[in-house]
Amino acid sequence: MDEKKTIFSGVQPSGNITLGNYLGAIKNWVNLQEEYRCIYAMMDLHAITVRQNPQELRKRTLDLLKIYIACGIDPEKSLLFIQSQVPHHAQLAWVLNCYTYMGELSRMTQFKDKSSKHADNINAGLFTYPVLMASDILLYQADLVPVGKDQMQHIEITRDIAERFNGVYCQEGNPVFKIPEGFMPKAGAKVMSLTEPTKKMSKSDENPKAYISLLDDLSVIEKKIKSAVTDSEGVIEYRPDDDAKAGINNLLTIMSAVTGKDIDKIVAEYQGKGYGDFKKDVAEAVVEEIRPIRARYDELSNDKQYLVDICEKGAIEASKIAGRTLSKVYKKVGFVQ
Ligand code: AQP
Repeated sequence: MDEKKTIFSGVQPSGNITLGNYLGAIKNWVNLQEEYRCIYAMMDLHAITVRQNPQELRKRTLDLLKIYIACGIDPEKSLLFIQSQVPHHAQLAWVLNCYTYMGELSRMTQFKDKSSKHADNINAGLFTYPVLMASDILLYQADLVPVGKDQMQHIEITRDIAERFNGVYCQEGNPVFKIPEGFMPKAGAKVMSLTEPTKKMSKSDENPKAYISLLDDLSVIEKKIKSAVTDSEGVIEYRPDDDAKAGINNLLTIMSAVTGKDIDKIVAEYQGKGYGDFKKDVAEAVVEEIRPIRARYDELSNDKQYLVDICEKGAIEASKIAGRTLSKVYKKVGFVQ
């Protein structure tokens, strides 16, 4: 019997992966591979809550797998699969929809943000997105879910749904669902936009200057950081509660997440120096972090069969695990099996 605890996480192929997705989630996943049984998916079902171009979605899904591997996720150690290739996710989501309240879903910040951004397409999938996410996590009996700060509210609702279901059907003990914990990195849990630093960096931002994509040319990454919005005060200080300082706070956070140095130490190193010097060093640190990822990504680019094989093998393995949970759920709710 496998004694390791289980990790589940994923990213939507809804755009090119940003430095935010990397620092908030994927970088963290890599370090967990030795200690945990890790399951990481390409969340294409989630991506269609916003309109996607079909060809691009297909391409981005495999590109995302390449990014996972290029960032250091080892397909021999971690289970990797495409969400839509494991039907149990959609099946469990339907059941759990019937155990989730409209009121709790309407409080979700992401739903509010995305429905104001996509006012012409406020679809039911966007509303029930957290239920699908709960299903993703609960199917694998995950102990830990490494995510950025924006997703912590969805982990909370996952816990609530799981506890509710267990409460209805498993009063005698032996719960169907394990209650998962969210897990955020020390630095980089919320990387902000480079152009509007009070807003989260997002891969679907219409302004490409707002985010750094791991697939941007290295020279473009450098330029984007050097032109990041800051303030006119000219002092490198970390004041997380001061919106006027949001640009510098963000660059300090990025520097800390990339170098592993504490923010206080970075601030001390830049005392008396200007924003120009600081931005140059942040740009260099980010470029050096991304350079080897890009090199590995480019190597993988020509090997489509290798990627397809990983997905096929992953979907079979994931279906076995997910099938066990789904069958317990079906039994509990009274479906004939
Ligand atoms: N800015 C961010 N800083 C830190 N972590 C972040 N994450 C997202 N943005 C940041 C984390 O990345 C993981 C994957 O996110 P997702 O693809 O599932 O969806 P998202 O959170 O909605 O990310 P985006 O980039 O903002 O996508 P779009 O633009 O499509 O909505 C999650 O762990 C998330 O916390």
